[in-house]
Amino acid sequence: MIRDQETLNLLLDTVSRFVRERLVPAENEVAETDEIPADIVDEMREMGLFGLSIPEAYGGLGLTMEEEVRVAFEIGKTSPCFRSLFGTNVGIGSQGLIIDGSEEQKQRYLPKLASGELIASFALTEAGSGSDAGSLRTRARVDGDHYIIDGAKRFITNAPEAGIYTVMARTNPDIKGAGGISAFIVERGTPGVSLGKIDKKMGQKGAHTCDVIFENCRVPARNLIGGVEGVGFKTAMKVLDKGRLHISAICVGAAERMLDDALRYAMERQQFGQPIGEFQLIQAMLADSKAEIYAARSMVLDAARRRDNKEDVSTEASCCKLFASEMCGRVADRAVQIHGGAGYVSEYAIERFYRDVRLFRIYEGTTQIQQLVIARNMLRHASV
Ligand code: COS
Repeated sequence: MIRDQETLNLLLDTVSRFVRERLVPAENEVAETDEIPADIVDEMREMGLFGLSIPEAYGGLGLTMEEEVRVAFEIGKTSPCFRSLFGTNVGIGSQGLIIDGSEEQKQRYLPKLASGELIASFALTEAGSGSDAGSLRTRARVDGDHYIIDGAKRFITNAPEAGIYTVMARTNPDIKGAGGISAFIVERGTPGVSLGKIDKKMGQKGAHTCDVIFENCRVPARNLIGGVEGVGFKTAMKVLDKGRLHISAICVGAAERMLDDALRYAMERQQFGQPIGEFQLIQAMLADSKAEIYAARSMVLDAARRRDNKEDVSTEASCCKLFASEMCGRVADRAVQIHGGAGYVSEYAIERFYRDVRLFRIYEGTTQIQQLVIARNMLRHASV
């Protein structure tokens, strides 16, 4: 759903210019220093990027899903680490509050998330519980008007920068699966919260992940999201339905960028007396990539519109994440191939993108988890 085409076009133009003129030229520096320059972060704040999906009532831009994925198509055209910094505020870090939080919780946190003053992160994964998120072991015990949280979360995006953590923890140890899990907001600086060392990743330099450890951490009961125990897993799944659409749109943008780079290289690079783009075997790789990007883009837009129409898009979000992230990996591989030896050295952006986009097939649910969600939903619907 697009509410006002003219305003949206203005935002898309601004974001697209920001990507071309500010972010793309900074890619190498960020990859080398592992830090996004402070002036770029300030510009992101000013543009409202941290609050893209946060309702206007709390200071955000309140974009619909379709509007958000169109912005993500543009942002995807540069290093994924830039999106990662504000992505948790737009998606997994804030959506638990937006979807299931109480009015008081929304008022307390959303305005600061929308402005980018506060960074949010989503703490679901643990060392022993990745794809099997329902088996998580972090505990939260009631103690008067507080909960005491003990446990450790792993690979938490933006944890080093975050001011709040959305933490999924087991409040009922008698229920082993999803039903015993609740979601909390834990503020940085709460006694008992500590961070592990920043992970050394394959790619996405400039985006940081680390462990978040809770030891005897006292959290006020008012920080239980929505004030209801036992629904934290469902909150997390609803958050991921939306997050998977957003990531799919980023995959489309990244694939467009890589194909654009490969096309330019194919037009410039001469072999056998002509640009390699004139050879049909190169053309096949360009054409397959173009067609697959178009398919993913169409899927993402369709699913986003369905979500705006209040349809349950769990299946569609997983279809998009599955197809778009795998497509992005294939495009990355072909783009390296078109660059030949030059694609294997860091002089060209494709070497970095090839490593950066590998994560898309893993985080916010692996390809295999998307397959499982899609097939389960099919079987469930067929049996009613
Ligand atoms: N929206 C709302 N509720 C949902 C839901 C969704 N998309 N998906 C599941 N639920 C509900 C189910 O309806 C069920 O509720 P009832 O018990 O009331 O019926 C409950 O949640 C448990 O669901 P399910 O039985 O399907 O849970 P499983 O433990 O079998 O796990 C998967 C389901 C594997 C899909 C889930 O653990 C998952 O998505 N894993 C991947 C986690 C992930 O993406 N991690 C990435 C790190 S976060 S960046």
